[in-house]
Amino acid sequence: MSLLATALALAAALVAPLAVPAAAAAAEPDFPSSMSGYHNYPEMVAEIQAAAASYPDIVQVFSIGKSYGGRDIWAAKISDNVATDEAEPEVLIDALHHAREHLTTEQALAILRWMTTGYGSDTTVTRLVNARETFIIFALNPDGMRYDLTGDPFRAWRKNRQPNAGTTAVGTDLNRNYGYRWGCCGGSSGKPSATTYRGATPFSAPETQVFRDFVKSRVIDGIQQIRAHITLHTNGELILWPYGYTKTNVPADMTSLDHTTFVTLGRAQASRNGYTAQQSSDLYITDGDQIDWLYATYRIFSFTYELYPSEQSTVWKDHYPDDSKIPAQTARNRTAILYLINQAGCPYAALGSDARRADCGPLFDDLEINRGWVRNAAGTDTATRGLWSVSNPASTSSNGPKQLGTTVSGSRALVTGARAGTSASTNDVDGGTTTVRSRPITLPASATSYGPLTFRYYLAHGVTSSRDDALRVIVEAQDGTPTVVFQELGAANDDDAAWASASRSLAAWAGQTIHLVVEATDGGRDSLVEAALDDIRIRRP
Ligand code: 0X9
Ligand code: CA
Ligand code: ZN
Ligand code: CA
Repeated sequence: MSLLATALALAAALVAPLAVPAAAAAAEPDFPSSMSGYHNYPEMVAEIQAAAASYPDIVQVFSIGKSYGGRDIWAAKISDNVATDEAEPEVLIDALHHAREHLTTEQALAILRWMTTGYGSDTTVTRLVNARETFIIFALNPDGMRYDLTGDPFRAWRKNRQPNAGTTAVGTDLNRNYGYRWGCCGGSSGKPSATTYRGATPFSAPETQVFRDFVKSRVIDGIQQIRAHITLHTNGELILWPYGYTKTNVPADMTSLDHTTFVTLGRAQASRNGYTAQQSSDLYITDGDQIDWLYATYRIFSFTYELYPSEQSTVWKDHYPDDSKIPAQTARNRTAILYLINQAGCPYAALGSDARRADCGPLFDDLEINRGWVRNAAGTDTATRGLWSVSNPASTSSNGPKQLGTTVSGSRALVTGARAGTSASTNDVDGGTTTVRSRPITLPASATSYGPLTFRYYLAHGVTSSRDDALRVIVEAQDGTPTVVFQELGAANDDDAAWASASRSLAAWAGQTIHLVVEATDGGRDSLVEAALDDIRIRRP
């Protein structure tokens, strides 16, 4: 506390011990005058609100919720027809997980300025405002942001300002508090006094909770609308992709297609701002960090930017560049950030080939997360065991493989009775039919603008099977009319599980919003029946 503040506090205590003087309550810590180019929290709020007032057609300001200390965590949505949730790819950018990383809020404000002042004059910005919905969260950790300015002049504070039970040590490292592989791998601390304290439980910090709930709120009809994300940190001049929890490049919880896309997008951004692109664990292992959670949970192409400067010798040199650096060091990231906002329309297109571009058709489901599949949607299922789920299947064997432990992509698929059980017949389909229904899928009006429905599948059965057993794929038209477009029946022989390919025209449903229903049946006498699907696609030509 400064001498002046101490004197004021003493005077207040003597004169009016029960009342907080208005001047002291309003006193807001600020940057020293030599660094006045930085925004403190009230200045940040004022600038965001001024942008919304000046550009009401394309900027909407809202709070995603409150910090531990009750401060609003402010966000802006930037898009044409901003009051309407249009069917446009969404991008999320956030700043200031870590209190002392003030340049990140300046970067977030700079992006807001590019998108507003450039609208109608800059062709790239205009196109991206029209064709994307960009969300910016300006300071995820407003309590820490303020507290950092109560030092002399700074505290080099990192965490939030949440007390920890049983200790005077304050704060959780918000970027170790996310719920994917939280605390798994030596990439965080369990000690409340540590700068990388992970918190008592995953999402124990109000700030990560409200972030989680905001991202969850962007799942519409089973599909996460946010396709790309940047979290802004300082420092090191790096662009990092997941995972942080492991040094393995392509672990089971990442598909090789997604990994290639991460590397390509990361390098393409780095070529635009001169940063170094690498896997986040190449820097060091983290667990419970934000981009791991965003990719693992929602398959968002999520990057950490470590802004200016490059790695320095002290925390003060790392995080407190002179305010004269702000304009150039935020402008430097303009083309990289606009590039990613653009690529959110089809991240796989970054790979350049027509084949990958085609993956941005009406449906691309690698089944690595559940993108809106609902079991027994009609309520008419009769199967008692072996129900459909989006899962990592165990392998089973009875006279050869009946359920495959491997999938076509990644580690999950749509499978009947994913678990192994004590024998191959423990968790196979029993007692009738199990169904699973897709999210609504909108097909273009012209049947030449989309390809056939393609998928990988198997139906495996034992010798007691018959034509009463089946795997079917059904198209449910917009008016609900079902049509079987694929069917494989059982037979009185032993048929092992092996991934096969299928392709069916959906031309008859052009212009409709359809659902797919996948059905597996153990009919007639009880027999060993297993089925699975993976990589279900309706591509564009
Ligand atoms: O440690 C962090 O949370 C980030 N770096 S910072 O200096 N801004 O604190 C890095 C997060 C990215 N993940 C990994 N490096 N694993
Ligand atoms: Ca819009
Ligand atoms: Zn950071
Ligand atoms: Ca898969």
